[in-house]
Amino acid sequence: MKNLLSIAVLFLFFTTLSIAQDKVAETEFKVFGNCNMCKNRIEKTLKIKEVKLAKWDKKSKVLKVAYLKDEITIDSLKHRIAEVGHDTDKFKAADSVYVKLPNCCLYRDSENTH
Ligand SMILES: [Cu+2]
Repeated sequence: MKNLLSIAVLFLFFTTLSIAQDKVAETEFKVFGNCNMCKNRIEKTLKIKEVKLAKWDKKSKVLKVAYLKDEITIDSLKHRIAEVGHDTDKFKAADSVYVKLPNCCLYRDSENTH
């Protein structure tokens, strides 16, 4: 009887685990930025309960995200990022937000000078 109970508990545990894993989806997309300040800004804006992991690579400009697909869309993630001043492949940051970024973060200008 005790064994049966522990088997049942174990079964329940793994079922819950697999359901939880199903809800997390991973994606990656381009986010424009320059430096570590950009990295912090981008990753910080995704420190929300719907996002399990957000990692931006300064060199490739690729952001990797693990998110709860039933609770948030990729578009709204991109929206959040554009709102703090960073262009994504889908949404552009408003100029009024962009000009307020520190000089080292002005990725649009550095693109022109290179
Ligand atoms: Cu920066």
